[in-house]
Amino acid sequence: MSRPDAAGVDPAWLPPEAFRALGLRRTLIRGAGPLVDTVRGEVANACGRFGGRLVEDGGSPDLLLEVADSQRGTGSEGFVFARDGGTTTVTASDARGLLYGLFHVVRLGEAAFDGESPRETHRPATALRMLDHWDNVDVHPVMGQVERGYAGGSLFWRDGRARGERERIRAYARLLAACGINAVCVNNVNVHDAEARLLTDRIGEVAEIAEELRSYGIRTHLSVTFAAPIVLGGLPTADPVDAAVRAWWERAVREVYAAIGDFGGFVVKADSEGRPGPFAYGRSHADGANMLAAALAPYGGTVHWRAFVYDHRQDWRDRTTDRARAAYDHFAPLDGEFAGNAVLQVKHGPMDFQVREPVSPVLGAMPRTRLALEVQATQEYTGQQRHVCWLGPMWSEVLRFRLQEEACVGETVRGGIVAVSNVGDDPFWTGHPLAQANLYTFGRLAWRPDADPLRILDEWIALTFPAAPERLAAGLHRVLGGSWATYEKYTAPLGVGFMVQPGHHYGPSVDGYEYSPWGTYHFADRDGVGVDRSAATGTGFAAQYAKPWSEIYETPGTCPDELLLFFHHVPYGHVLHSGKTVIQHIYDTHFEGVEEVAEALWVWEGLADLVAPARHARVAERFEEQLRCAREWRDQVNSYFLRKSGIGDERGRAVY
Ligand code: GCW
Repeated sequence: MSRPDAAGVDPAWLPPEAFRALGLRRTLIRGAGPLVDTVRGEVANACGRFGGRLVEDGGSPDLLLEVADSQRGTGSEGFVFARDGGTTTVTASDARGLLYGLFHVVRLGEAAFDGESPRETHRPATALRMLDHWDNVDVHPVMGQVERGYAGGSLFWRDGRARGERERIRAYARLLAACGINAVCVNNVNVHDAEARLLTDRIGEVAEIAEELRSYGIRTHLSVTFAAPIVLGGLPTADPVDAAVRAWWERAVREVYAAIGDFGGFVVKADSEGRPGPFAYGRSHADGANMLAAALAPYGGTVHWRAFVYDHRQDWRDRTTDRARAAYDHFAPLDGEFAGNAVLQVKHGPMDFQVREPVSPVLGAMPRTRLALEVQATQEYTGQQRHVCWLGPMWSEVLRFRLQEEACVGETVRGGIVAVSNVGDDPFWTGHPLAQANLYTFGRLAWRPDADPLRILDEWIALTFPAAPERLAAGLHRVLGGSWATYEKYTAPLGVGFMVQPGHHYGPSVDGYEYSPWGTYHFADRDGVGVDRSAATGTGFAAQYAKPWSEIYETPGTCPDELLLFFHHVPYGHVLHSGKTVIQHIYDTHFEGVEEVAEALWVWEGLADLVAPARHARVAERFEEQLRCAREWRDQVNSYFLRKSGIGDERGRAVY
């Protein structure tokens, strides 16, 4: 199997062997420009390794890759794939489309050169497919180099400065392009002092990163602080309607574009968890976003304005405040007020990247706003890359979910699909080698939100482990395929969420956040558990949905089991649609979850002869930790609920 290359970096889903079919052929490339050069470089490399060659016009190629103005209807990133009379053709109207077409050929392998194939048009569902890095330039005293990062340090920054490892950044860009990602935000949304200056006097460091990313069609974005005019410009205010503030941003943006001509735009976390924002000046979030949008508009830039606005200092005794309501309450009334180049970036659920949440109602409530969906590839709440938790099925559920009849989420997020990156300077990129599957799956789903995630998983397996014997492919599929469901089983039950250790969020602590200011409660007592978010007797959150969901979520009788405790406080004896009581469900799923981890570990151990030793060992070691931690979750959660409810496990298993 593949092993880290000379630079010590794992080839992930682009091992040389994945280029065999391409590298055996005669390829003709028509087109010019830097991205066409990138394509040519890829083909030349593959040919150098496998014996094929690049041919000139006039020869008879096996593969024709061409940029042709005539290619309409594919958009700037789309391409047409066809196979006819022994020649495979990829035609694109833009070099970016050609790049994606090249990787399509790589994915197909030999099948790209087999038989005949009618013209197929491929194009991404959304124009922006972005990774947000929560990377700090300085090491933050609490959050470290990468906030919520579980893959080592940052690829871009170390100890206060740009790392300048251009080759590695280019290798990263190449991996991203191969799964369809076209935008990267290079610094944390929590913008601290050093990071604030990336916007101004340190823009050159960003420009160097942008240069490498650009060679694979990726645009660079920057997180900025709303208070920049004060902290960088020395102005007395950051009020978005103040003329001097607006002029300051205009100047700053002009200089950014002077350094990075294709700069993508800003990502902004404002009035969120203590970050500055327009509320301080009595202005709305539309006022704030539109000011930045106006500064970016002349250059074609976009502001990604995050909707993660809630009261993080609430009183746990106050039952009228419901954090789940916050994004909708703040933003839905602003629908129609955001500029055309302002995108509202919304987390997939109303809380915070839990293993199970309903889809955020904001995604269905703002038809006149460009929305982006934000998911978390970094596994803050899903095992922190020590646990195997392949998130493809979760993201796919969100993207296919119909908040309204007319369209699913994947169709309504016109502003893009974004993931918080799970990548760092780890030799396997993602800490847990199998967490690479999350990154790959994210890119492919962002390109095609209605794709079957399990097929994407198999695609990832085939590319990452080329020529894998069936036993390896089947084993990997088994280990990863159901891992999200397994994780859900042994952690917080039935959508109630959290129950994690405060601060770092790893491992169980059932009451860890129960009496905290963060708004993340489960309200367990001796009689029952869950949060009443109904309109009739609860916080009213259920009414933020359009029908039929407002009605479905409103009563325990119609609410889906997996979300029951998100929406309702029910007695432990409440019978689920599954026929089990809530308490028995808690016991059963927690025992099953641990058994499933043990089984996955056993499957992994059986693959030792087929996986490179370093990779196998790294995964095995993390599996041991996952099993230990899953047991801890099982025993703490089960014991907690036995003690609260006094109702024993009907199967008499050990609960403490
Ligand atoms: O999930 C929470 C994290 C914070 C993060 C915040 C956000 C970057 O615990 O670390 O801050 O979300 O999304 O802004």
